[in-house]
Amino acid sequence: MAEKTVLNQTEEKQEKKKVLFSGIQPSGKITIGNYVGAIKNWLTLQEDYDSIFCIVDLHAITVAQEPSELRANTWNLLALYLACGLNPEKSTIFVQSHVPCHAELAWALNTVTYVGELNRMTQFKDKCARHADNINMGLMDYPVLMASDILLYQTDLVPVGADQKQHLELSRDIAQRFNSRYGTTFVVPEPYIAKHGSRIMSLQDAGAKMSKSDENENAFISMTDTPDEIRRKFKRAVTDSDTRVRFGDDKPEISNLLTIYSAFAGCTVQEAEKEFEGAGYGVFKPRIADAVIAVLEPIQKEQKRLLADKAYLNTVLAEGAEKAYYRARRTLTKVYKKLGFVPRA
Ligand code: AQP
Repeated sequence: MAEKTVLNQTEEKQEKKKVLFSGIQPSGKITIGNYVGAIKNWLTLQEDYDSIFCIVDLHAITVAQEPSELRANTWNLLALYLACGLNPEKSTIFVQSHVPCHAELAWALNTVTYVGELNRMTQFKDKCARHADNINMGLMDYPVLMASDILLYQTDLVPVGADQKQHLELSRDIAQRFNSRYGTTFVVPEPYIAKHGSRIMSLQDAGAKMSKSDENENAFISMTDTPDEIRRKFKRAVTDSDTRVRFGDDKPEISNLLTIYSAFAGCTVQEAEKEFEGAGYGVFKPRIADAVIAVLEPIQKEQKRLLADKAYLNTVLAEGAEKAYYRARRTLTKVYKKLGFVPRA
């Protein structure tokens, strides 16, 4: 009897956990921007939230992908999630295209989203400029699919980098609009944007965010870069003509490097500034490389080991998809009912 009470209490605690959803596109080599802005935060959040971590392949195809590369990138990203410490026993880890409800709900949400809203999205405008030969409907509809990802799981919290804040605001608007038109259906999600590292910038242009699809390989550090590549890229990182290692609006390149150093060395930016007082960039840059390599090396080793165990990776994906599908289907059924669709007999 006592055992049953304890069990019930544990289940209740489990049930009461708030829901968290986040994802990354398998659209290239994952960068330290994705790691600092997303994965690193997920590791602590997964302890306290009912967490759902997705590999958003449906999003990735909004930009032309080589199918064999997309497949490889998806396996690599799954192995990276696990190698970094995401735990399939605690969290739901799955591939977006394995749960068709994402695309189905996106279609319904399209009918409560205005073209004007999508036209205003900064990422859409940026991507149109970068992919002028492939301005497809999917690119424009990306934020609606993202709203679908989030709302399907009645998500409370969405950890994102600063670049995704505008999309999350649109998800909230879509949820509120649907709720007021059809009656309460969705939880309205809140963003979680970390105080530091939510926007890691390009190593070649501190005015642009570090991005895995940047054509200039020197602009980003990939999670799979070798120590030599990492050292070389930091050495080539653009700086100013001053020599002081100081954080400030007038020193965007050094501020970015300090943010990266503090994220990987596990100190605050102020502590890092103190550490490199009077040192100059020639000392600072190799030390950033050391700090990044120290974190990446064990992750890379574990990622490699996991990639050789496809049976295990398949099990993680199958179990993740099943858990995700069950929850997603429940929300979609509710949505279809609210919309007035006749249920399938
Ligand atoms: N530079 C960054 N700094 C901090 N966080 C970042 N994120 C991405 N870049 C940075 C965060 O990583 C998560 C996953 O992003 P995504 O792959 O879904 O899409 P994205 O934001 O478009 O990332 P990329 O690297 O720029 O991809 P591509 O080049 O394919 O478009 C998100 O939480 C994002 O905020």
